[in-house]
Amino acid sequence: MTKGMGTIKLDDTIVAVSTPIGEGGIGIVRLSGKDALGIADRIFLSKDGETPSRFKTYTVHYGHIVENAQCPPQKLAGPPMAEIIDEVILTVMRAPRSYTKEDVVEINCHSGIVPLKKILDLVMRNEARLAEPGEFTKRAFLNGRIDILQAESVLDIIRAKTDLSLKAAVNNLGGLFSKKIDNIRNELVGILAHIEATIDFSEEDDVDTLRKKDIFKKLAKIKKEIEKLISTADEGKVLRQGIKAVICGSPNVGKSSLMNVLLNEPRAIVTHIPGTTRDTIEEVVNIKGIPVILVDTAGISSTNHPAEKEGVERSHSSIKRADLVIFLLDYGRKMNRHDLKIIQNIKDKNNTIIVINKNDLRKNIDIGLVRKFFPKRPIVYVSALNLQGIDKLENKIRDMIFKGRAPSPDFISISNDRQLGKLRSSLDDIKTAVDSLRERVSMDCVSICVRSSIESLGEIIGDTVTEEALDKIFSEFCIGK
Ligand SMILES: Nc1nc2c(ncn2[C@@H]2O[C@H](COP(=O)(O)OP(=O)(O)OP(=O)(O)O)[C@@H](O)[C@H]2O)c(=O)[nH]1
Ligand SMILES: [Mg+2]
Repeated sequence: MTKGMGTIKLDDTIVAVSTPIGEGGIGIVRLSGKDALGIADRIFLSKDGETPSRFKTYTVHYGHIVENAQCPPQKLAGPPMAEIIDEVILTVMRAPRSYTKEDVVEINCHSGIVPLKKILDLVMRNEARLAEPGEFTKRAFLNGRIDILQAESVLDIIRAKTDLSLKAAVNNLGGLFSKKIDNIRNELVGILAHIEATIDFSEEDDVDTLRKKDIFKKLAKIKKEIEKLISTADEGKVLRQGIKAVICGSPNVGKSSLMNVLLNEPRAIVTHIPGTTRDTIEEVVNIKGIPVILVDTAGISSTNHPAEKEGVERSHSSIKRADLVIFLLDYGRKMNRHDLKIIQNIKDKNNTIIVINKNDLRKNIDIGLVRKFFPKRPIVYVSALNLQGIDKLENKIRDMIFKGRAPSPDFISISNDRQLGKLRSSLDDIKTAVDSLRERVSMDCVSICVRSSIESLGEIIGDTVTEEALDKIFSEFCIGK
């Protein structure tokens, strides 16, 4: 299907409650479509006496939502009565300058289940259809206001967990990512023209060799660009979903204390008695813009107490599932057999930070020995008690997750598997084209690969997209968006 065509109906008017249902300050019922203003005329009595279809675009009007609005206001006292449902503010945004590029009416009412439901019912009885999930955004796409990448970023904005996640999504909504894809695609279209010319003039040998060299160089450059984009997928995933970081160590090294410091609240119980934490505790925290699911675990020891034993089991399985392991040691004491046992377990885990806590105490730990076990892992000294070294630890966590490349203000990142899949297939085609050139396979083959690569890029922004793919994308949205 091509955008704006196909079987998707755009000629009806849709309605939904666009705010969370429940008690609150304001609830919004949103209408979009060619009869949005006509419906508003039938259900809204404006204080200024005007009807919505005469309102100027982007104007706000005070009045009431009523049954039988077209009964003259002076008859309010006697039958047939215009029954007031709620006191509201109504906003009109006329096509094409609206969210959907259609006529949009937003009714700001009191947010309660009954008024919202009654207004929704009334609008539906006046010939509007209940919107499907994401249908307002889908219409913005089908009417050509945004592309698919931008529509997907609307969802990422709604779900953003930190400032940095939001920034990534807003950059995508602004079209930075789409522009990048479009540029690559245009370059490929240019190269395709070159390739076709080579096919046409293949008898002229010298020209042919020169052209092929040029095409090879250009395709190699594009290959690098796509690879670079693909490498942003991990960052994108981190920003959207967060990472799981597990704090582990022997009993009493200060794991729960560190958890509380990073959370900035006394979430986990801290005592001087080893074996205080027995269950794993999970909390989400924003570490330098990264949503981190922080897990405090039971101190790992060889205990016989059944509850502690179960706790140790859980610590081990948390470590296995962790994206990042924060391994705690005690600055004030020598490493013991429990520490060594944990080291055996995590030695081969790449994403491990060694944190030496209690550095306010007299040094007793053998750092040389720690280094021997972890020659390549970062070591950070902190005091959970005096809040020392915490900022350094947070920076180290960010650096490890972003592999030392902190995102720039205009960074873009792949935000889902659909985009990644299309980019990968576009890259595979470019690789085959480059190999075919190198191995002097016919230029027709090269041309087919480049064409297919262009198509995959087009699917990323949604220039060519199937109805099934569209349904899948928008089914993740909530109703009213
Ligand atoms: N001096 C000093 N004491 C600390 C520091 N961090 C934690 N402690 C103390 O160490 C003791 C144990 O702290 P916890 O945070 O409960 O240690 P834990 O690793 O969670 O212990 P378990 O849950 O039993 O495995 C408490 O008495 C803390 O006050 C620190 O940086 N310096
Ligand atoms: Mg603890």
